[in-house]
Amino acid sequence: MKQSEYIELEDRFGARNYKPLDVVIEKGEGVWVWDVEGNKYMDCLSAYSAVNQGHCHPRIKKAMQDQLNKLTLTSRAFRNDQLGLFYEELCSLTNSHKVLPMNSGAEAVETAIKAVRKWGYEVKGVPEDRAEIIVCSDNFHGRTITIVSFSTDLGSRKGFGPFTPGFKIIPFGNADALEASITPKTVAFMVEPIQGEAGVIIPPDGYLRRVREICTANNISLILDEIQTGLGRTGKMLAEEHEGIEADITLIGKALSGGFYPVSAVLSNTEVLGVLKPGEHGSTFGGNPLACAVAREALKVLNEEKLIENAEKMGERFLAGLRSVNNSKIREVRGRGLLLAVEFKQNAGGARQYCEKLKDAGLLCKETHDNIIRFAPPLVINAEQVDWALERIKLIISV
Ligand code: IF1
Repeated sequence: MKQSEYIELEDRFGARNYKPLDVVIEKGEGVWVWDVEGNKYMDCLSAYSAVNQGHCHPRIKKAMQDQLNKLTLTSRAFRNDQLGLFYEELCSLTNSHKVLPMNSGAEAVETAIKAVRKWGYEVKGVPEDRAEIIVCSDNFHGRTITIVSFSTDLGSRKGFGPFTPGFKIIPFGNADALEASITPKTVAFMVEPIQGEAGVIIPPDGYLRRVREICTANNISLILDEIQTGLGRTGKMLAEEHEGIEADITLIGKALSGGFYPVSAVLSNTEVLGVLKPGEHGSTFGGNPLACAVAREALKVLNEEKLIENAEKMGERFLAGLRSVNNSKIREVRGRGLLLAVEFKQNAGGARQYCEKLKDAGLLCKETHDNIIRFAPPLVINAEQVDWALERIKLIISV
């Protein structure tokens, strides 16, 4: 079948809730993917940071195959032999006390919201049904009705009401605004350490440290959504480490499975997860043995292959390269680890044109909002490959 036929099929039968680049990928290995016509591309999106370990990592693939031959799903009505080991290894790597396993990122976010509300009523003494959670403008936490209820992005929200109440929105990167918005009914502040979808927006130095202090002083939970920034992406296991802080609740997903399978988790350092009693929350697939086996190996690969250190080093090289691109239409280049972005000025005619041209030059990336390109290659990328990417980026976006 020709590439155009695959595209026609998708468009004829599929809901049109995406506008993908017209490349039909059939194979992946490390930083590379191949389309159905045999063209090879470097993947600089990594499935939105879900394939930090590189496409089809052989060790994770083997762990998945081995587990497939034994057991895939028990439900949580019974225990399985992978779950406790997954918990222990994950807690030790992330310095956490408790884990609640789910599947998608949005489910982890929903789980955290449920837990902090209940904690608010049972522990903090907030009157029933009055809990408030503070979030930031330009956030991205997922697609459920409750989560889009506190989105400030029109496209994510419009037409999906009525919305879930109980959220307050403040500007990102402004700790004073957080302090000013807390009331006795506030149970939590939820924030991305770096706003990914907003365009890799890095808050001012010291922001998270002050946020941590404010949350502690006011007895509210700090929830860090590290679904995109966690697991090595920014050059640390968790992005919170850049400021030496610890969240009360950390959300991870995406690369927790290296892209093999949806696996997410709520990590907690406090008594918050303790408020959930049997029967109050769950998921058919959450914590299943296949997910646990895959996630255990995905975590081992991150560590044993030193991908986090590599993300830091290669990120510096990539950022320096992007900064040397000569184009008067570039407004800003920014990044931390291998989460990088080039923002164009309003008059540049949009970032999509560059993504299309980069695709034709063998490099896949995606615009976010109209004027920003995010570059987030798998963390297995080496110096030669970074230079290969930069060569093409310079060719396409220099003027
Ligand atoms: C799409 C964006 C990235 C996330 C953070 C929770 C979730 C995400 C910080 C939800 C998911 C994904 C969703 C995907 C595109 C992608 C994305 F552009 F939309 F924002 F990565 F930047 N918290 N982000 O980034 O996780 O339920 O999807 O597993 O919706 O098309 P999920």
